Amino acid sequence: MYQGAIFDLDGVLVDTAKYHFLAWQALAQKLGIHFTERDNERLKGVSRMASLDVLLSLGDQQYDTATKEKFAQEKNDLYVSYIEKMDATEILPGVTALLTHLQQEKIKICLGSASKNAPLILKRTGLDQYFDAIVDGNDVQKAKPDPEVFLKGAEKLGLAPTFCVVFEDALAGCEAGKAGGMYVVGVGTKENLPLADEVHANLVDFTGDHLFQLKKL
Ligand code: B16
Ligand code: MG
Repeated sequence: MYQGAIFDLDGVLVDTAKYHFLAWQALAQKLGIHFTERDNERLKGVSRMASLDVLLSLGDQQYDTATKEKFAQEKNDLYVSYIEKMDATEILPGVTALLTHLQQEKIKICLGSASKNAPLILKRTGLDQYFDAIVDGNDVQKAKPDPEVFLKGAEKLGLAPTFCVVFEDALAGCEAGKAGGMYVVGVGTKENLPLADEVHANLVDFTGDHLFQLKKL
C-alpha cells in the first residue's frame, strides 16, 4: 500500500508556466531574442539557470557567469511580482479534493519541485496547509531526470521510495520518479509522458474509487 504522495508543482498543482513565460519573454525582448510559447514548453521542469541557457541559445548569445546571474535575477524579480498576486483560484482542477482525500487517508504529502519559489507559491495559494514536507530548487543539486528531488522527498517523509507515488507533468519528472523506484502518475497525455505508470488529463478523476484502487496495488 502506498503511504506517501510527492507532487511536482508547476503543471500539477498550479499553472505557473504562464508567468514563467511572461517573465522570460520580457528578458528575451530586451535581448532581441524571439521567444514563443512553444519555446517555453522546453523550460517546463527545467531549473532557472538551465532555462536561461536555453533562451540564450535561441538567440545564439553567450555571456559570462556574472551577466547571466544578473539576467536570471531580473527574470525572477518579474516572475515573483506575478506569483505574489496568486491566490487559491489558481489551484488546478481536482487538486484540493485529492489533497484533502489523501490527508483524510493519512497518506503523507510532499512537494518535489525544481522551483526556488515553491514555498511562496504554496503560501499564496493556501496549499501549504496540506504538505508534510517540501523539497524544492533550494534543496537539490541535480535536476530532474535525476531522482534526487523525489528521493529527498521520500526521505523527508520517512518512507522507502517504493511506498511513494509521484505526480508529474514533465517527461523528465516522470523519468526521475521511475529512476527513484516510485509509482508515477503522469498529468497530461500518454503521448507526452510514455514513462508514467498511468496518465490522466488532470487530477479531477484521481479521487474516490480510483485512489482506493491505487492504494491496493
Ligand atoms: P524558479 P516544477 C519548475 O517547476 C518550472 O516548471 C520551470 O519552468 C522553472 O524554470 C523551474 O521550476 C525553476 O523555477 O525559477 O522559480 O526556481 O515543475 O519543478 O514545479
Ligand atoms: Mg512540472
